[in-house]
Amino acid sequence: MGSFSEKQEALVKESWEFMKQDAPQLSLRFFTLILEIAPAAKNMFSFLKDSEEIPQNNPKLKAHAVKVFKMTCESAIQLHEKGEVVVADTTLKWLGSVHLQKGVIDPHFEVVKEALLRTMKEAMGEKWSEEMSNSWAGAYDHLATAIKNEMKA
Ligand code: ISQ
Repeated sequence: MGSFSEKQEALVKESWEFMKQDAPQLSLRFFTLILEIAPAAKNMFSFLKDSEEIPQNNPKLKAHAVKVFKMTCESAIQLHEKGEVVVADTTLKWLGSVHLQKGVIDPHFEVVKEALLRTMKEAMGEKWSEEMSNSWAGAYDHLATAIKNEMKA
């Protein structure tokens, strides 16, 4: 059970407000880092399978990546307001099944976490802080746990 402070929630919300202006760029960087850390992950993304390079302008790629950022941000809000991550039932069921179907296992969540934090650190520059990093990481961990639990359900 996470005690997620007002400060932590604000750090996540405010940094996302700042970063989302640059969502397309952020998405590309996020993907590039995922594949840099774990090249084999390429086959898990249907829109990357047939291409040699990361497509620079793929709407699906961007939509997916932004969803990950947004859901993590929403998780921070819920953690603060409700003490837990609450995802709509149908959304969670879908997330559980899609990750199962792609063959996602626990270490993959760590890869994505690392890529997410590195992307944000770069995007925020001087504004990035240890506390901001920990807040995003905490929200991400709780969201990942909710998805993992659904995968086991
Ligand atoms: C789904 N799950 C984790 C990370 C992702 C990154 C980009 C697109 C989809 C994703």
